[in-house]
Amino acid sequence: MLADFDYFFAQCEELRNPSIKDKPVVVGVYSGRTEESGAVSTSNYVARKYGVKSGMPLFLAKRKLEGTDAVFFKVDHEYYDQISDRIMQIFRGYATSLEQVSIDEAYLDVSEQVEGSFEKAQDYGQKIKADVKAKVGISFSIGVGANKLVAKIACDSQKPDGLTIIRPEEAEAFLAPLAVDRLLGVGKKTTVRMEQMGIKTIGDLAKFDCQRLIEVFGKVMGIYFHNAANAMDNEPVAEQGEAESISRIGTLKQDTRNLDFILQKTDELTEYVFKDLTERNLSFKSVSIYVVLVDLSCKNRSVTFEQPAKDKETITKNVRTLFEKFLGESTLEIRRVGVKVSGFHKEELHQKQLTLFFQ
Ligand code: DCP
Ligand code: CA
Ligand code: CA
Repeated sequence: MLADFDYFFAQCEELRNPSIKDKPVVVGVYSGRTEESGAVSTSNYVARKYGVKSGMPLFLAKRKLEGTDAVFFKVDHEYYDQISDRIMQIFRGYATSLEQVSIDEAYLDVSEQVEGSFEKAQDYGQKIKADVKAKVGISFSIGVGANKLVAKIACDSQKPDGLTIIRPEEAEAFLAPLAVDRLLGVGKKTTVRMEQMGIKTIGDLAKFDCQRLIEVFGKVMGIYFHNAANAMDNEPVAEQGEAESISRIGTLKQDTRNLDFILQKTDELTEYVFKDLTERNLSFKSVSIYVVLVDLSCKNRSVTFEQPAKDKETITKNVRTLFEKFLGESTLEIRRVGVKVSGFHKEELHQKQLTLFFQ
């Protein structure tokens, strides 16, 4: 099962400003050169009706939305990350394993929970959607298939708020009419090359002589293309290994060298780090700070203790000391700051994995 959040950054903005829901909403990355320069990160479906697309220059999006009551936002990664984390946490409760592939996308292995039944997967998908909607307020689309490849394409086929189930016996027919570039690994160059060979759709590719594909694309890719077109994929839903560190980064309201101002921000970040830490019941042996200066150079400083610690004060105290020292060494103003804890207790990590295993 693949879940992909709908028009994610723009939906997050709607969530905290419910009154803009029916207006075109555009989230942009401003390059800062002029007021107008930058690109569209994403937009809601109202804005998409006017032809706004991800990656489009902002001035063009503005032109397309001229005369409407469109609202523009600057990307706020911190906020989107927090929402994403909350949803991923809910997903964990529904899946045997979870593979997060991006801020707004994750594979859930739910085969056990639905006992291999695609019928049950339909209800199960609805249940997860309703739960996340109620708890976080975000909608997303789900694709269900016998493997990751089919789940992904199923999910893309119906957005927003979609729930698309492709049974194993339907998979080949479902893929056949789609353009080859819908397959992972088929980029512009490969699309052109395949077109020269008379392959336009996934169906064309599925029927194409596998030996010939190997001659043209090499053994690994040739076999992959052949299998993928035939809806065959054995990639497991791979849980990311237990993190080696927990960290948070944030942008300061203004560039500064004022210690209190900086610590106000790092205290906020420490709250999040500490929350993750306690949720996972880990102790740490290192505390680090991360600094982005006005010239955009990045610096790290860290301290490691003899004995592991578990409390918040150890983090705040050491972050303060590290910043005091850092400000003495550098003269530039600071733009972004981060807090990280690492050096987790190996037994604890191991113990956690065992408990998970036997649950
Ligand atoms: N994103 C970005 N720049 C791009 C594409 C995407 O910054 N060129 C960001 C903003 C998106 C997020 O990544 O909200 C997720 O990307 P998706 O491709 O999943 O697009 P959306 O979630 O915005 O829309 P959809 O409803 O089509 O999934
Ligand atoms: Ca999305
Ligand atoms: Ca996505």
